[in-house]
Formats: sequence, structure tokens, C-alpha cells
Amino acid sequence: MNEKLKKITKQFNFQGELKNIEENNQGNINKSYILTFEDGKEIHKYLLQKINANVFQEPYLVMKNIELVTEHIKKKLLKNKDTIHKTLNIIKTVNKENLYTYINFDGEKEYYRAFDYIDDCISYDSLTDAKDPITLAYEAGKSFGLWEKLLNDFPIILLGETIKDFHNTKKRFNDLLLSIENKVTNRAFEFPDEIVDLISRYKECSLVIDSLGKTIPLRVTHNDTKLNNILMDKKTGVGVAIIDLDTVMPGSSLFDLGDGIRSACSNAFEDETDKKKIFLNLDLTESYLKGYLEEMGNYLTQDEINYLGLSIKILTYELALRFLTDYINGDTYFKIKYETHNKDRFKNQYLLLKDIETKLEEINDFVLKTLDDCKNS
Ligand code: GN1
Ligand code: MG
Repeated sequence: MNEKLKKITKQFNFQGELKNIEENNQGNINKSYILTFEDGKEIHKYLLQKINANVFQEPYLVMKNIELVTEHIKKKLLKNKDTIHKTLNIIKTVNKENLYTYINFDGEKEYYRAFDYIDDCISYDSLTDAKDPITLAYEAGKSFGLWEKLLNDFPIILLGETIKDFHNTKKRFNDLLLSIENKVTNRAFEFPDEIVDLISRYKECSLVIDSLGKTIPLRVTHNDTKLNNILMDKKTGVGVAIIDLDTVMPGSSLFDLGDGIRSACSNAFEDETDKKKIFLNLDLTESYLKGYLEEMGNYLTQDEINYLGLSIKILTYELALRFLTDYINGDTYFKIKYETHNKDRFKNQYLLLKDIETKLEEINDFVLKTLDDCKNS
């Protein structure tokens, strides 16, 4: 067992004796470990995470947001007598803190936090190989819709901004231009046509961010609504919990909906190698929208509704910009597993973006039809 981690686990109020540490490689940002403890006959599992302090520069703020939001959700679930859904439960350190700060050999601070491990669940990186993708897409939309609904009355001013301008599409675009100018690598030369093409979409893709806080309300949003951030019950397929709450901040519902559909309905992994698989699956999209709108449909404003379809394009555009920027900057942000990982991720998002554009009209029709169905049911 990793001796350093073993030492770190002693700093938390875990129950029992540590039996196993297993690394979980799903996230692109933080490092995660599943811990198994034994207490007599009882087994307790926890999730230990090392926060990526390069990405989250204020880890205590991240944890404060998570604490506030999860306490609110817990109260709401109790009030609604909802025993199916769950939320993250923070395990405090022995000093009653949300984080343990470890000083490493180089004198740098490493931040660790822990949660109860939510067992008997599965999270998908893609729905294509799942047994019943249509139902799971519906569950995915419903899960994020319910999560937003539960937080609809949360006092938004209590939340800090954990990553500034996280979904500011214009800022993401400027970051790409800066990476090209800074020339840390010469990789921008690999994509001259794509870059010109991305520039041509700047205006349309800035529409949501330009209206945010004006005709598009600020809400409590998750901001990282990837499919694998939903834990689904292994047996029933029901979305049980929304995880990865690091980017919970004031934002737009459109960020969450757009990113959710981009991720769940794109029919492929973000680093898919079979290009034929990369397209927006309209059946999955319709199902996701249905689940989401059943929960959130009554709360959305007209402008939010008008931009639902476009948000899928914008969020795909934004992630394409981010992967390309990171590739040009020499891979400093996203974890990579091989040298051209970010390049492949960019190419896939770019392909997806082009496909989404051909389907926007149809998606907008779904939105109206689904909203009508929700009202009449
Ligand atoms: C990161 O943490 P993870 O892997 O769920 C990223 C998201 C991206 C996603 C793309 C804090 O999410 O914004 O959409 O990778 N999170 C952060 O895979 O940057
Ligand atoms: Mg994340």
C-alpha cells in the first residue's frame, strides 16, 4: 500500500482499519482513490481525493461551496421524503476541517479531501455500449434537472467563484488566441483551417455569455455535467447522485444542459478513435431533454428555452477551444495518457461541433414538442 496515502488517511475521521487503496482514473483533473476500511464485520468505503491545486487555486473555497450545497440538498431530500437520491457527504479531518493540507518533499502544499463512497452505482463515460442507452439518457437529463431544481431556492450569493470565467466562451476564445501568440509549442500550425473556422463561430457562440445575468438568469449550476459525473444505480439505472461538485458556482442552466447533452448524447468517448462513432445521437438527445425538462421545464425563462439547442453547440465549441488551447500550450491543464491525447480530444469535439450544427433545427423542434408534452402530462 502507498505509504504516503496511508499516512494521509490517518488525518481523517474514517471508521475502522484501512484495508485497501485503489486508484480511480476517471476524472481529467483531480486524483481519486477508493479506500476500504474494515470495522469488525462492517466494511466502510470512502473516496479520497487530491485536489489539483493548479486548477483550483482556492481549495478551501471549493470545499465551502460543496459543504453549503450538499447540506441544502440533504435537507431538501429529507423534506421530500426522497430516499432514492443522495448527495456527497464530506468526511471531516481529525481537526474538523474539510481539507487536509500535506506538505510534500518539495515543500509544496497538497490538498486532500474525503467523502463517503456511494456504492452499488455505476458511472458511464459513454452511453453507446450501455444496455439501454435511451433510458439512461433520460435518467441523465432527469438527474441534472432534479439537482438544479433542488438548488433552485439556494441563496446564490453564498457561493464563491472557484474558477473565474469557467464558462466564459469569449475568455476561452481569447485563451486560444493567446496560446497561438505565445507559441510554447508549434502545434497551432497543425490546425490552420480549423482555427479560422473556430474564429468564424465566435459571435454566435458568445450569445449566452453576453446575456448572462440579464435575460438569462444566474442560477446555482454544476458547470461540469459530464455523463460520468452521475452515479447510476447498478440494478435500476436510476440516477442516484451527482458528483464532482468542484465547479458548483453561479452560472447558467444552459451551461449544464449544453455540456450534459454534449457529453451524454455524443455517442462516443471524448478520445474515441473510431471517427464514425462521433455524432450527436438525436434519440439520446430527445430522451435527455425529456428527463431534464420534466424537472426544470417549469422554471426556465423564455430566453433559456430559446437557447437550449444552441447551448449544446456552444458548450461543444468551448470544449474544442479548451482542448486545442491545452494542446498548443503543451498539455498543462488536462491529464493526458499519451502525447497527442489533447489533439485527439480536440479533433473529436470539432467533428461533433460540425455535426451538431446540422441538427440544431431538429433539436429546437424537440425542445418545443417536449415542453408541450410536459405541460399536457
Ligand atoms: C474536466 O473533472 P472532469 O474530468 O469531470 C473539466 C471539464 C471538462 C472535462 C472534459 C474543472 O472534467 O470542464 O468538460 O474535463 N473540469 C475542469 O473531459 O476543468
Ligand atoms: Mg470535474
